[in-house]
Amino acid sequence: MSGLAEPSSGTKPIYVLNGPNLNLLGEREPEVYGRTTLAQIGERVSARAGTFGLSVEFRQSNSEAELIGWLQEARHESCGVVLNAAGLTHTSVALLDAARALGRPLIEVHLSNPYAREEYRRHSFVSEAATGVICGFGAQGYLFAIDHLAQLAKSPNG
Ligand code: CA2
Repeated sequence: MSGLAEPSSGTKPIYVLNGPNLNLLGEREPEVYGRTTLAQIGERVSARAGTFGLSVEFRQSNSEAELIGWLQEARHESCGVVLNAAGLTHTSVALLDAARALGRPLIEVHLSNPYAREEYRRHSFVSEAATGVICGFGAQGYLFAIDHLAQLAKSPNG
């Protein structure tokens, strides 16, 4: 028998949504965002979720409208969302409105620590609707978020 649990058929997937320019990860600004590509993060996240018997919908878009559509889809189709809204974190009331309507646990993730960077990165619209925020741990932050959502999926009341 394999050591990896098969994704359980009863639980809806975790949506892992990535915002504008994160498709460039690993190619530019490695001193800020590291050398791991988004595809590699996707593989690690799916593998980690698999150990809990969960599956992942891993997506990236440069379009605010598409991200909002995916958050709306996640209201019914996910057991929770991990969101790195990238630059939209700091600008988008529309994304906040969609996040407020989610009705599922929402973990905000950032690779870098926005509080140690420019002043304009210190405010996040997403945080107002987030269950929790993870930042500054690079790609590992996504795995922390999966661990938490998996725990919630197992025992929703903590
Ligand atoms: O640290 C994060 O994960 C951020 O969400 C990344 C955003 C930034 O605007 C946020 O303040 C913090 C930027 C994503 C752009 O990613 C790039 C990756 C490689 C090269 C250029 C941009």
